[in-house]
Amino acid sequence: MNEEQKSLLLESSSRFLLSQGVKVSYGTAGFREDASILSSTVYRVGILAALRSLKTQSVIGVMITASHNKFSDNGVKIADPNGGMLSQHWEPFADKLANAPSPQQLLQLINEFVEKERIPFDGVRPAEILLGRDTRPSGEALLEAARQGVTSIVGAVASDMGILTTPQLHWMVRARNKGIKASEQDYFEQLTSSFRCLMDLIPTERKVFDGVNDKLVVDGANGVGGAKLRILHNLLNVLDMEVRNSSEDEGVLNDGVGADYVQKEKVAPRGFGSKDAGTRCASLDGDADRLVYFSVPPESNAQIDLVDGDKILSLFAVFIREQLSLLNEKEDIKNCGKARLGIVQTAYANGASTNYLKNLDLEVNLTPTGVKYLHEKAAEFDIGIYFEANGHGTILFSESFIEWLEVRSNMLSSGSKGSEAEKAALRLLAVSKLINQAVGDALSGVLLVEVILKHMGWSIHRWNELYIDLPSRQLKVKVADRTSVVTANAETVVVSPPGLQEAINAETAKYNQGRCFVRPSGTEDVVRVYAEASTQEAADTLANGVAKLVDQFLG
Ligand code: NG1
Ligand code: ZN
Repeated sequence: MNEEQKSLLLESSSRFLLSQGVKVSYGTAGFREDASILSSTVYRVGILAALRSLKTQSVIGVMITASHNKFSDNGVKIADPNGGMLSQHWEPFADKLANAPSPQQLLQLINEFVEKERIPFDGVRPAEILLGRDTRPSGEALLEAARQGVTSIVGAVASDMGILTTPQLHWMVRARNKGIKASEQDYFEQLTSSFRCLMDLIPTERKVFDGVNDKLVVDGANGVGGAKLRILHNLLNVLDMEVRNSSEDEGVLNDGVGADYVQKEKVAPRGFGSKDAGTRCASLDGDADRLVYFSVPPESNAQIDLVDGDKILSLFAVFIREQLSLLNEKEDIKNCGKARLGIVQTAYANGASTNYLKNLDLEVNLTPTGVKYLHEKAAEFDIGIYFEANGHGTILFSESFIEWLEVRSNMLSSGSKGSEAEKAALRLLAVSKLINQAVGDALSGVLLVEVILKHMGWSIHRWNELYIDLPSRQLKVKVADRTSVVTANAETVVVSPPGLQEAINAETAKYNQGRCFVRPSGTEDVVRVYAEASTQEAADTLANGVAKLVDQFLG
């Protein structure tokens, strides 16, 4: 770094001093805190993004959001060149950068890192960053802090992409780096055209819908996803869809609404009630990277029927498997029909879903919590489907499999009459365009679920009956230091503090079909407890019993 660069960093960082006593950490998906203490963190993430852009010689994204967290929080996520999360290799640097106590120490840290990573400062390709934010009022000032961080690297350019869902920004970063059109309009265009293609490919005999189950009502968590879904709905003009709880309506972001609330509490969000009994409903989270479905029972106060991420994954798996077996029927393309299909879940996946998928003869893998782990694993397959139970997930297609599909589908569109195998190839290709290849995306997820249900001729109830969830309970325990819980084997086993896992085992053994694990949250200052058992009462008692153990060992 030359002297001009050093003095620019010193000068700008003196405007974003770290508040006394503040320690932030790069959690499961970036930094997340009360918005009032975040400006120095976001400024520094701006610097990091610019360095990452120089290192990779690609466009990088910075998204200001705290997802499903409360309104007064905010946070920042970084999109790497392929649209995925920041490489884990850079996370320790992100932590150190965010906590550097003074401008001088910040400069020293950057200098050392630049040398170690051999980040080119030759000005050949200046850093380029796309900035986006959700609808939180603190977003505007934080986006400005990010911009100032980016522009404290000489020559770096920051483009404000405006208010977006997190997956839209990730999609744009990926598209820009692939050299394809990357505006919001292009995003909507890709989603609508691939959705229409899938609708056109629904077998004629299944095109008769019963009308009763056709309507979809979506809860937008009072956030950005609701507003964007309304745009998408208007563009499509074929779905019977109503969007409630959008950022354009009254109501507080994530307050008694949204996918996180619906999935964890198993209750209907605000604005939904017995009037919606039997209707197919869905809920997005605050930045629209999570999606769950549900239906409201006729009796008020009863729990909703939740159709969570595991069941969305199962629906996708059934559909993809059907297309692959259609491809397989044709002798000359057998090898590609045997494309490797892999499923990726976390320990939070309901045990009944894992059994169901294994019974379909699918390869199921477990990774630790956090999209970065699931995504990485799913990318090992020709088609990798990953989902967290909370509704974050997507389907990844390998480049080589997409190329092969393109060859098949070109043959079809150039006039040959479509065989079942060729239609299956076209469907898979359309899915690869509809479903976000960068991160889980509730908007593309809704469209894919809707078209698959129509393809199958299934109601939400039929879909929900794929398997019956084992009763489960999730709890949070406040402890003095959550980092003293260390886990292994995709977070299913506690290795520290000693003795805790043995105590959990002894407790779990008392329950029929009991399963329980604990892990420190990466986004909140808590230890999470997850328990499953054959009845709800048993799952509740097991979770409470283990929460007490956590308290005893760490309280
Ligand atoms: P933590 O707080 O690490 O459990 C939560 C979710 C993750 C993921 C991240 C990022 C659960 C149990 N955990 O992480 O799945 O979505 O937030 O938003 O839902
Ligand atoms: Zn989210």
